[in-house]
Amino acid sequence: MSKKLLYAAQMTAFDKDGNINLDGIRALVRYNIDVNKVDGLYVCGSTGEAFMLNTDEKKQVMKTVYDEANGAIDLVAQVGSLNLKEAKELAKFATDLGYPKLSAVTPFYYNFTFEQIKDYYNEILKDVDNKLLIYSIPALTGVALTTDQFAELFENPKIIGIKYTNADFYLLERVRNAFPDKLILSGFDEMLLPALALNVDGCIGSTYNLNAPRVREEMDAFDAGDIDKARQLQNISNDMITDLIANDIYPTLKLVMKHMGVDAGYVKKPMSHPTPEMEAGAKAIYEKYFK
Ligand code: NGF
Repeated sequence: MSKKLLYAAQMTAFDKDGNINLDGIRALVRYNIDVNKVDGLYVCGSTGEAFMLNTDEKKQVMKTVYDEANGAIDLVAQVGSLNLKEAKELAKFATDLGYPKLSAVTPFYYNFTFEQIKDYYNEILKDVDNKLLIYSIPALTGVALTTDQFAELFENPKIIGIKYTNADFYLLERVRNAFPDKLILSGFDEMLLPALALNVDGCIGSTYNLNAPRVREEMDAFDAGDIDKARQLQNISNDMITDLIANDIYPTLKLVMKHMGVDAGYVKKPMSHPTPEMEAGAKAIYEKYFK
């Protein structure tokens, strides 16, 4: 069994009108625990479409996932929000529920200064007894932290690591080298193998909802020094990810899950509801990579 950690980025099931579907969320959690055998779930992140949810919906998702997981695996609650009051409220809510870890996206849109970003993290953690992973995803937030800035954020001992969704491998090497004791989880599924080579502690990703067994095998091969096998497995995963992206990844993840026997419902608009072409594309992905 790989020493590396494998977390699925938990999806949120919705009905056609964009209301959360708690049964669908439970079914997804069960599949991740029973079939995918993940080490943990990252809840209310990008894959969870959480930036389109209101506070009450986020709480319902966090509670439902927590209940269904029932202590079987690690859970990380993504609480970050441009509304700092909401982020603090969610941090307290998730901590009181029993979430062992929090995470928060870097605040985006307003070009916040680093001092403001630092203040945001320290505020979120001020009143809660919990640990936090910085969610760094510069392609979507426009916020690219430097090694020195990570070091300043780590002055807060409650900040224990980074969800590193970034294609900058020079920075990843620098950060890994500077913070050997921090938890660094790679966030781009298609770049897992180079991230493993730089000694990340594991990964968090959307496609692991479908593909976790293959990824576990890749990480085991990597740990055993069988780089050829790890590369071949990454190659298959990347063919699949390329097909998922070409078919519109968010709805397609749910369509493929349906073929696996899990009704994850719909994505939330303005994301696209499936067209017949997308449904056919998802069926082809299922048959090519998972049958
Ligand atoms: O969805 C994105 C946006 N990235 C995810 C992941 O980093 C997000 C990644 O798995 C996540 O974990 C979360 O917050 O829920 C990609 O979907 C995958 O690598 C395909 O590009 O970039």
